[in-house]
Amino acid sequence: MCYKKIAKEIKKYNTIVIARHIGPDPDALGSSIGLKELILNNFPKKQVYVVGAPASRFRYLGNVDKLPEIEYNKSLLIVTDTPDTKRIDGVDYSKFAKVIKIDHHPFVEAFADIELIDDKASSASQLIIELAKKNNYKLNIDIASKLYLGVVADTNRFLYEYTSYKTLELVAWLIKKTNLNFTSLYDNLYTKSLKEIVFSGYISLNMNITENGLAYIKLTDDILKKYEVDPSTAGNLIENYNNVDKIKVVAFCSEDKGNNYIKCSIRSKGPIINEIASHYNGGGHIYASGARPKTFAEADKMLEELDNLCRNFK
Ligand SMILES: [Mn+2]
Repeated sequence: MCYKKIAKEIKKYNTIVIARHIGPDPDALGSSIGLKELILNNFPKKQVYVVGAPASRFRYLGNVDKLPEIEYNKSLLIVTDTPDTKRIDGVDYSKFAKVIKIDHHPFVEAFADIELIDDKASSASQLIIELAKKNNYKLNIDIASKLYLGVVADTNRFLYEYTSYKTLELVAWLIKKTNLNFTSLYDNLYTKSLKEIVFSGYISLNMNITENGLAYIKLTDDILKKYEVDPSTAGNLIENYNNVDKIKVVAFCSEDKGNNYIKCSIRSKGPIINEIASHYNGGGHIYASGARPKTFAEADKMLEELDNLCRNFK
């Protein structure tokens, strides 16, 4: 792995921009904002900017910057948690003197000069912790909090199977180094609104479960309005349905009138789903993906494919 090579580039460039994927989650934000603070903590004179749309839901992970005029041909871009160029948020990667990718998704395309891809790693935040450890970077509580939350969110509190000995070892190192009071961080990540819980009741009572083990629900704009939630809410609740017997794959499809597509979240206990998701304007991990079909009719086709996948899964 090229942790030393990456440290060399970080040392060399005075202007560094950090980007992550569109529709950011806590790992995307934790790895990018955590990396910015890590660089500044070790090289206080550098100009470091985190780009991409702000995510108010995850404000506790820090803010994004407004990118000023920079000399792109003298600047370094680091992209975290993003396997392909079309999902990079807020910056044109091709303008930079050098590009580094730090990612844990299955490989999609090569676009960086240095590609650090470890698809066995739990999260991009885990890779940033490893970068810090291998290069003896100085840490502080703020950096540690962000990286810790990134790992916790992507592993669902160390539940998912790509949580490894290495994940726990790196996290233990992070906690020991900074004396991080990690249990106090969970409120941010796991506090739910009453509205979400009531909506979750609606989903539980109204979802369909096929004989092959696909659980799904199609949520129209009218329903979302009635429960005063938005097209992302169902996706935020989907982990609750991942450990339910009789369910192999769960798919929640919400009408997103603003963006004119159906926002789908998909989770799996076994069947590999990211291939199907990629045919419906989406993709992701083998057991956790998203898709954006144009219409409910197109979503139906995707659900049919997912149902077949469940049928053929032993
Ligand atoms: Mn991630």
